[in-house]
Amino acid sequence: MAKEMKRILITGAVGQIGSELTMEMRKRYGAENVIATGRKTKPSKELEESGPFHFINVNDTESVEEIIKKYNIDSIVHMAAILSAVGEKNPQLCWDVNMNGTINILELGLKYDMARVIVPSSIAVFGKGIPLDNTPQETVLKPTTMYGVTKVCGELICDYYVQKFGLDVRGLRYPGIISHMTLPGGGTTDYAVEIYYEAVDKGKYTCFVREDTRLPMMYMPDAIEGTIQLAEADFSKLIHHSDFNHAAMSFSAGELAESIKKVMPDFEVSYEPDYRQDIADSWPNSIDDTPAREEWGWKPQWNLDAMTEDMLKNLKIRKEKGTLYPKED
Ligand code: AKB
Repeated sequence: MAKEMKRILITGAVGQIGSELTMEMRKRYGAENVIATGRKTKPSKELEESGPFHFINVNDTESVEEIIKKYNIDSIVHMAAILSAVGEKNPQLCWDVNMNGTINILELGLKYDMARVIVPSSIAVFGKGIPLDNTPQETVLKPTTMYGVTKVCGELICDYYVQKFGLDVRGLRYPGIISHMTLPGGGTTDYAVEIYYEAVDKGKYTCFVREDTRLPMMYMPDAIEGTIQLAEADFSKLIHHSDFNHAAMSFSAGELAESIKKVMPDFEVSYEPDYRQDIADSWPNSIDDTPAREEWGWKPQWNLDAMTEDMLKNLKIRKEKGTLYPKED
């Protein structure tokens, strides 16, 4: 039986997924039991005021350990990472944060006999030689980005800690995640979020990948639900641990624009591919997540058009309030 998660530390809590995961976990586990941490970006007012928040550096073990002791932490959700596009601009930083940060978290997980350590992975683990459609869970993993390299190594090191030390580590391969609360930072799939913001803000968008670029994607509510479901799954039923393919939908940039045009017929889109096109081209068109469905009951709820309606509705409300983009200070 897996141990219960009671006092949870979230790294990368100011990021796109971390911020919403923190708010949802605070609802489910109690605000005072979910300790949000970030490296340097200021948290939103909501995040800061809804429960404990601290600045830490995952590469500085002491700063993490201090929080573990202070709050008697028994579980860690390790969201802090450098994503694909920033990783290609600064591969050494990407290796340093993603690999050394992860091993520090795993070691602290062992030292403090943690109930659970969650370390997300990504579709970036895939690269050369894969079947592009419905890419299976088990296939060759030869990524061409530093981010992908760190995610493959991350999955392997997490599984090593499960097998060698019996630490309960779990993780899923996130597709591109689309959300309207916190902007993503430095990923290749960021266009699928930016397009909605720019549609609402300016009625037009210049997309940095080609119209026919098709990638696996997911709406944030599904990503949050899936992450918590995996964290709460019965350990004895898990055959995989740190590398679950996690799917919801798959669409091309052109189909995404068409979906927006159904709600905003005057929306205009143009395509100017940049260095991120190569990264997108190295990833699957869609992934098969049968093991996630079989081992912990994963079932997505959102499709493209339902997501588009919800995204545009929420962003339009924010535009009216003058809070579409976060204020720089
Ligand atoms: C990225 O684009 O780098 C991320 C990811 C797919 O992991 N969104």
